[in-house]
Amino acid sequence: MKVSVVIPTLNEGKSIGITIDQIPKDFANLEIVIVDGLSKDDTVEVARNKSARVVMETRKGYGRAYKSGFASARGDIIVTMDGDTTYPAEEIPALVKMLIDENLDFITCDRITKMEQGAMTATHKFGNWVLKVGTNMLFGMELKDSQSGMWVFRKSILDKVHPVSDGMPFSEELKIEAFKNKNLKCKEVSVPYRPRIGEVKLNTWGDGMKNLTFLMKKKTGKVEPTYKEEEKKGTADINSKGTEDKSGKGTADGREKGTADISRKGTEEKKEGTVKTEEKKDAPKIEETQKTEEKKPDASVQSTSHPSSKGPQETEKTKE
Ligand SMILES: Nc1nc2c(ncn2[C@@H]2O[C@H](COP(=O)(O)OP(=O)(O)OP(=O)(O)O)[C@@H](O)[C@H]2O)c(=O)[nH]1
Ligand SMILES: [Mg+2]
Repeated sequence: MKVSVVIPTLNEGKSIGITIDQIPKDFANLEIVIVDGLSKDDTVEVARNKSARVVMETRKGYGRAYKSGFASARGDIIVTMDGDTTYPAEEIPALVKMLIDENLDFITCDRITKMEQGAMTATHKFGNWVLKVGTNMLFGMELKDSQSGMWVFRKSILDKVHPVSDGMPFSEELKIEAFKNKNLKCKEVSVPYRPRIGEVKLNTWGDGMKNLTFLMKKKTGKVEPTYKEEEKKGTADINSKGTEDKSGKGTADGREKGTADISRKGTEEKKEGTVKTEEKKDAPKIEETQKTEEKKPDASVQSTSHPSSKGPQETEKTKE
């Protein structure tokens, strides 16, 4: 059994190295996949030096990054988290074991119950509460945390769940798609959540409103994929349209559009106004890089937890 830890990054140079170091490495045949949205700092270089596989996704957005990351993941099980040290990487072995032992399809991790001090501002907590209540009311769910970005699931479910959001709403949409699918066994598990290292990118009000609006649209069936043509061709997940954050700062849901050359070879070349790749203009290739060969497969996921793991806390009955 192979496990892929997929992490989207946008200017997480200060924290991506620590995040990768925190992931237990020997509990499974593991790959770490960083999906970078053209970070302006040394995120990509740090990740490469830690032997992560780097996928460049120049199109903006958290959801867009995950779609490409999932398509690129080689594991049977996918684990996700932010590249900012907020999620408990040490819990990954126990969560994977739970998924296998309980024959689950999808686990989402609740950050609220075991949140550490300083991990979230009061405004951010309020926003999360509103979105959780909205999600639960509109879709008949009982989540404690609809916005969590740590999930553990079988890659095979990607045939059955079809989130379309390219931005931050991807998180709530994936949970809705999974929990509302009667053929999937899903569970919410409480895990610690810690203060982030690096600059906060989320705009509580702006992104909060976008998430809320998205929920309403999803409920009324008005949600449509942003990259329809490419999705139809089946190339959207492994190809890139060539967009660039010109602000130099990056936003959580990146909205500025530009064009960029993504042919990175340690450094990034850019040429405004063109997509300077050898691929077709409408579908330039996402580039993947990895500094060293990944470890050869172990036989299977080991059943022991990482020593530092107290084990994730289950907070909701498995949905059959
Ligand atoms: N590739 C890519 N990654 C992104 C993008 N936007 C955000 N991310 C990454 O997605 C993860 C989640 O974003 P965060 O900014 O941490 O959002 P959050 O956890 O809701 O909020 P804070 O941690 O409080 O800032 C982080 O690792 C970001 O670097 C994007 O447009 N493209
Ligand atoms: Mg974060």
